[in-house]
Amino acid sequence: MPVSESSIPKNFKAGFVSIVGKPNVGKSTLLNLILKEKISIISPKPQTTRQQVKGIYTDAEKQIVFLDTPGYVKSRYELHEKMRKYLVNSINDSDFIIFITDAHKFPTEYDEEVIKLIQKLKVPKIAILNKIDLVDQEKCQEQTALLSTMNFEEVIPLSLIQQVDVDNLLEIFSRFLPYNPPFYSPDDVSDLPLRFFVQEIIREKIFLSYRDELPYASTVVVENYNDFPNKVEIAANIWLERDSQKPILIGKNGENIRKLRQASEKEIHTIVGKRVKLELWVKIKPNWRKKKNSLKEFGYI
Ligand SMILES: Nc1nc2c(ncn2[C@@H]2O[C@H](COP(=O)(O)OP(=O)(O)OP(=O)(O)O)[C@@H](O)[C@H]2O)c(=O)[nH]1
Ligand SMILES: [Mg+2]
Repeated sequence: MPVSESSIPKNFKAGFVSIVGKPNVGKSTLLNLILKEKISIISPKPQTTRQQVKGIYTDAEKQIVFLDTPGYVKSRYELHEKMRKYLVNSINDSDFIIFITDAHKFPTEYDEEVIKLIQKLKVPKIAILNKIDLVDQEKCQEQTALLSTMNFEEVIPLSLIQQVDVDNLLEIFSRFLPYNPPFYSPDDVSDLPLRFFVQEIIREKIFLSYRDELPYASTVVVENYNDFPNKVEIAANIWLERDSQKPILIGKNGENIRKLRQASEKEIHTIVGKRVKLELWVKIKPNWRKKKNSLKEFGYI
């Protein structure tokens, strides 16, 4: 829907912001909290987010386009190279940067790498010291002080899973926004297709339900999405790396994959508002994380 020019206030602000940091610090949690919707999947495991996930916040005075990025990791696979590229592309397109870290662990080698990467950019940077629920007050003060020496415009200690004053956060963010008309319609919360969200929901359930290497060795591709007046029929492939992973994913008498399907259907239903019939197929592509062609085929472009 195009934005009607006449309805835009003269001092409207709009811009792009990247949410960056090492894996598992709460980047996707922040995005979902601000948008009051589950835009980006969350799990207790690191490296949950693999692509750039765009979430759009709009009110009467501003539009903030948040780019949730994959956590910064050392490259062991071609997939990690792609994840890093999504991160670098996002920060290069941003008007300001939100760096998040985990108060429980800061500073780690990865925090330092991310800080090094963003310090090269001329745009303003804000630091969020998250998970302060896991540390005592003294540690929190110590780390806030340390971050304050690192060239951030603001340092905000908080806990995203406890009470957060979202309006206050938005007010802080808006100080760093340029004057612009909105880039997206006020009704849009993302520009990603429904298929992407379906894939991510299934992937999240895999991250939440399986242990060890399996979540990391899996990716999901929706092959068919048929929208009927009273139901949606979806067929998706779950790609794994090794034959030995297949029986684990499926489980005894298909029990695991049934649970995975049911949990995914339930959540997809909350988005589409219709009955959901999901078919899941398990396939093997040896070493897909290491192969450029496979990554492209699976949508990591
Ligand atoms: N204790 C505590 N846990 C938190 C807090 N914020 C987020 N978490 C948890 O930390 C885990 C990781 O959160 P995510 O939002 O997925 O982290 P991420 O930075 O997006 O991680 P990647 O996508 O892997 O890079 C989840 O289990 C969250 O519930 C917090 O303030 N305190
Ligand atoms: Mg994430």
